[in-house]
Amino acid sequence: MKYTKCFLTVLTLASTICAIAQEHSEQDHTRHENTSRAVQIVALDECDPATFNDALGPDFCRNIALGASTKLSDLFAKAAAGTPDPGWDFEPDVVKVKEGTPLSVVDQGGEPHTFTEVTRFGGGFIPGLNAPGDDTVPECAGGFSNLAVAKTRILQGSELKVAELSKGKHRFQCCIHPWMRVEVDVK
Ligand SMILES: [Cu+2]
Repeated sequence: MKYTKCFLTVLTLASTICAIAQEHSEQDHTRHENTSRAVQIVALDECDPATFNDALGPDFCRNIALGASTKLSDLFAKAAAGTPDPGWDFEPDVVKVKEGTPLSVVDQGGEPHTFTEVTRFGGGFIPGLNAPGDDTVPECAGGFSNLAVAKTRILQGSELKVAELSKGKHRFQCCIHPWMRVEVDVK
């Protein structure tokens, strides 16, 4: 009798540990949420204040992170070579949410980004930052003079809320750094 109880306890413990381990390994790649709490996505970059602000104006890049030192010319060179800088990134890359879950996108980088929904991933509105052969996608056309694009801009340290996504697959990208991409699956 005692042994049976002990055995069952061990089994229960083992399955709990297994479930926790599984959940953790899934979180490495995607983020799951099943409540109406917002799911957070962060925008990251490694802009070097000296070269960015010299070309784009004071305070354009306000990165205070240690080691954030990608020069503006290097960012363009890497994009032109088809190997865009991975330091410019949305995390996570894939988000799975239940319908009704809002997204909270926070710019933790040093410069502005956009979180723009597109039908198909493609180029942004700065041709020099697009992959070779990639054209500007329609949703990014016009840059910030296009109100629809301007509304998706996220400044340093600020947050953009995205709510009421319909069921299905949604794609978001940065219209400035078009390799920054997120797929959102709404169930
Ligand atoms: Cu960006």
